[in-house]
This record gives sequence, structure tokens and C-alpha cells, in this order.
Amino acid sequence: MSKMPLIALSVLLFFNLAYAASTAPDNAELYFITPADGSVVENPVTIRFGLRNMGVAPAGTQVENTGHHHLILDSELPDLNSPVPSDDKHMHFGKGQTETRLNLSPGKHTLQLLFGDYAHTPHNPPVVSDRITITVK
Ligand SMILES: [Cu+2]
Repeated sequence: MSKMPLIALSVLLFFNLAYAASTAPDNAELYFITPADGSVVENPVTIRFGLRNMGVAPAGTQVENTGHHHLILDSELPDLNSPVPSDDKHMHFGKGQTETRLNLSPGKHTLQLLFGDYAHTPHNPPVVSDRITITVK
């Protein structure tokens, strides 16, 4: 066995020990205040994030039972054991925002919310909204 796999394994073990997923209460709920599932909307689309039984805190602020919103556009959920990716389909609201306005291409889109902790990682258990479908005119 060469040294490289051993080093890689050590690094993996270190990060697994160093990071434990933040916990969420069983009654936490994440949902869309607007738009409604199945609705037909016009640009810009106002999206409001609803949260019950947890609080919003900016990314980097480690407080129990808090986190920040991620909006997943036209995608499946990412790996729930890793930090949420950051790209066009995985939007972070790390300043603690609870709404956004988007300009979307005409047609059908799916939206889903995924709450993440101070390190952008989903809680245990994960706090996820239903995935909704909207049609943009
Ligand atoms: Cu994030």
C-alpha cells in the first residue's frame, strides 16, 4: 500500500470526527409561503420561505436550532450529508434572507427549500420543503 491512500483516509477520518451534523427538532417545518404549488406566475417571481419551530441565522453563526435557507431550482436534492453545492441550481441565503425575487425562463420549474446549518450542511434530521412546480408565463 502506498502512502497516498493512507493520507487520504486520515484526512477523511479527521473531518468526520471534527464535523457532526447540527440537529433539528422533529417538529421543524419548511415550506413556501408563496408561490403556491401549481401556480402560474409572471417574472419577477417573488419567493417567500416559511419556517416553523426553528430560527434563521446567517451562515457562519453557530446557534442551536438555527440555519439558513437554500433554494433548489429544477434539481433533485443534493447529498444531505455534505455542504449544499453553490451554483445556479443551489442558491444560498447566507445573510439570513427569507425571500428572493427571480427571473426565470418561461415554462415549468421546480422549487424546493433545504435548510442548512452554519456550515451550509443539512441538519439531522434534514429540514426540507415539498418540491413545488410553477409555470412562468
Ligand atoms: Cu448555505
